[in-house]
Parts: sequence; C-alpha cells; structure tokens
Amino acid sequence: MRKVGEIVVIFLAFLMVQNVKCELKDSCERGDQKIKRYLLYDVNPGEGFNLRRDVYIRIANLVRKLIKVDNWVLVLPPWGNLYHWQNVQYGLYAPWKNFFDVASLNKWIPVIEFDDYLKAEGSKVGSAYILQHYAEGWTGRWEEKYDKKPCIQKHNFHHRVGLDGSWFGQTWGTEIQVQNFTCLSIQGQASTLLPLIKQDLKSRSILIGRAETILHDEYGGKWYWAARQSMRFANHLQEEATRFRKNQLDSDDVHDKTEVKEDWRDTKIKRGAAVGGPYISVHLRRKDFIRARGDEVPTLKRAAQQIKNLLKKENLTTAFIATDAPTEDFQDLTTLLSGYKVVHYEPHPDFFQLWNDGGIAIVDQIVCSHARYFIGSYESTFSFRIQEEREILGFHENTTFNRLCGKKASCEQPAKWRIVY
Ligand code: GFB
Repeated sequence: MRKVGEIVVIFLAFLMVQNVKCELKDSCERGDQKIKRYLLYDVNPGEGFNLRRDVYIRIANLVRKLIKVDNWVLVLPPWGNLYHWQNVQYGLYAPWKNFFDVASLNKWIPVIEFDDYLKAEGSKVGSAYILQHYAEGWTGRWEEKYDKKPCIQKHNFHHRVGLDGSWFGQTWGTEIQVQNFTCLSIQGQASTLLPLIKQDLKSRSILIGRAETILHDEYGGKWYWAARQSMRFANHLQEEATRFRKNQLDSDDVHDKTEVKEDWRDTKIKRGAAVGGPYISVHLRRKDFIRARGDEVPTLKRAAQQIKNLLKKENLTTAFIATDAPTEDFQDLTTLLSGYKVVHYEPHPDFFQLWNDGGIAIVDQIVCSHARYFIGSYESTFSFRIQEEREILGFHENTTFNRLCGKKASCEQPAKWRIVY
C-alpha cells in the first residue's frame, strides 16, 4: 500500500515538474495542454468600429477551432483613436470592457484584455504574421492558400540588428518584441490559418496583423451567430440606453417585449415576439458616406420624406434619429419633420467624458435596436450591427432589414441575415 502511495506522489511530482518546465520554456510541444497560448490580432487602422466587431467574430471562430487542440486564449485588441472617433485623444487606448461585457465574451471562447496579456507575458510575442493579399492580385481561380512573401504594405515593425533577430513595433501604445516576423499573402477564410498556427509550435503567442484580410468561415451561420450573441454591450451602456428609452421614448423591455435572458446561451428567440417601443428609429449615416456613396445616401429632404411616410405607415408620431451628421444638419432635419416628435441622444458631459464617441455610438445602436421599426443606411456596418441586435431580440424581419433610399425613389433593400442556432 505504501508503495502505491509513493508511486502516486512521484507521479504527481513528475507532472508538476513537466508543467513548470513547460511554463518556463519559450516553446511548448503539442500536448503540453497546461500551458496557455495566446492569439493576438489587429485590424487595418482605417477600419471603423463596426467592421472591427465583424473581424472579432472571424477570429473568435478561429480560436473556437484552436481550443480543440491547445489551451488558446484570444487577446482583445484595445480601441484606439479610430478614424471616426474624433474626440478620442491620439495615443489613448480603451479596453474592451468599456464597450462590451467581457464575461459574456468569455462564455464563448477564452478572452483577455491586452493589459492582462502584458501582465502575464510581458511585451513579447513569439510570431507575428502580417496578412496581405497576393501582389499579383486575383488570379480568377478561388483556392484557399497562403505563402510567406515580401511585405507589400506598410506595417509598424522594424528589425533591430544585433538583438537575436527580433523585430520591434508599436502596437496599441506598447513596443512589442517579436521573435519571428513574416508577411503572409493569403486568400481564404479564418480557418485557412489553422495549419499555419498549428505548425508554429515554437511560439506561445501569435499575432495576426491585418486580420480583416481573411473572410468568415461561415458568415451568417450557427457559429457566426453564437459569437455574435456573446458580444453583449457593457452594463453601463445598457443602463444609459435603458434610462434614455424610458425618459424620452416611453420604452421599456417589459412593454416592448424585448427582455433577454441573463445568459445569451439560454436565449432562443421566437421571431416576431418583440414589439418594440412606440417610435421608429433611423440610422442616418452622413460624413464619409456622402462622399463615398453619394447616390445611395439621401439628401435631408428625401430622408425626411421617407421618415414621414414610415411614421404614417406605422401609425406613430416619434422618430429617434441616430446620426453622425453635424448638429446643423440634424436641426434642419428636425425642421423638415415638424409636426412629429424627433428625438436624438445627447449624452451628459460626464458620460461623454468617460465613454466618449464609442460609448455614445453604442447607446445610439441600443436605442435603434429597441424601436418598433428600424431603417438604416446603405452598406453601413453600423446599421448591420443594429439589424443583428434586432434579430437577437426577436423582431419581425420586415421591421428590421430596411434602408433609406438615395437618389432613386425605390431601391434594393438589405439582405435578410436571419439568426440561426
Ligand atoms: O462603425 P463604422 O465602421 O460604420 O464607422 P460604417 C462609423 C463610425 O461613425 C461609428 C460613427 O463607429 C461611429 O463612431 N457613427 C456613424 C455614429 N453613425 C453614427 C450614429 O448614428 N451615431 C453615432 N453616435 N456615431 C464604415 C467605415 O462605416 O464603412 C469603414 O468605418 C468603411 O471605414 C465601411 O468605409 C464601408 O459601416 O457606417
């Protein structure tokens, strides 16, 4: 009996030594399940908030596949001064918890903030792969492929001679040291990267740069929606939107039939069960969209006419307007809609100070999501994310997948991306 006890003790000690050894090593063999491995990713600096949310889903589903083989954790890239966030100071970075419920994200795949990564691992990364398209362009034949190639676009990293071949680069306000640096031409989807990552056994942590280059494994499918549902907004933003809906729009979850379960994994909607608050919501995208999509973006006069028609059709008198338009344009729109109640979200300066442009945009999105009827802007990812939120809440699709027409009186309406479980 004593002998069995001794064997157990020796075996446990052996396991401990193995784990310590693995944790101290720069590289880990496959099967060293104990050790954490980290996937970091970044997106082209020019991309907006809502496209970045889409890239998260692509990468989250890559990590979903990776955790079947190893102990991977996704590192959430901080939010910097994005192109549209004109009030965010250059060089300041916000964590995901400012905008999202990180505990909810963790119910789908293991994630940590970048700051926690730095605390755990320091400012080192094993391998960085900066994604790019093929220099020769589209060859006319679709095949999933990737190849290590000379870099064809600007990146943040530089080689420092004499320092064991490492590369260095500013990433989210921190200088990161990268052991192996590669530019990777790729044509494919998130899981096209699986063999590359699985083969890179030397690196505990891997950074994928320009992650928007890869497509979704299955846009609009079951795994897309699961990751999407896990992206609940942070409580302080939900609470602000709830207060605003109650005070300004006579809207609350009980009357609107938009209550959600505490855990999104317990939620299965009955389509059409949500009623929504007694207002229509409009996402009226302006700024760069007027330049880039002129024919598809309505003038204020045309927008007002479409809003009036909808109010009459829905037998409502209140319109909530979410827009990036300058204040004067919003005032002009209000004048064009005289006779109706026109509501716009204006944050308290303290709230603005804390959560800035990103927080305000999310409050706008939440309020739009809870309306009886929503109409968005052509090809705007801001509008798409609202449509998804309404799918999650259980609205009838006819009240969701609508967009304002530009020059033409009638125009093609958005595709209906219905939720699937
Ligand atoms: O989110 P986003 O990628 O959507 O960029 P799009 C638009 C940004 O503008 C938002 C602000 O993240 C907000 O900061 N914004 C737009 C708004 N509409 C509103 C609004 O109604 N309320 C508030 N508070 N803020 C993308 C571009 O724009 O379109 C990409 O960012 C690319 O660069 C893509 O051009 C096609 O999809 O509308």
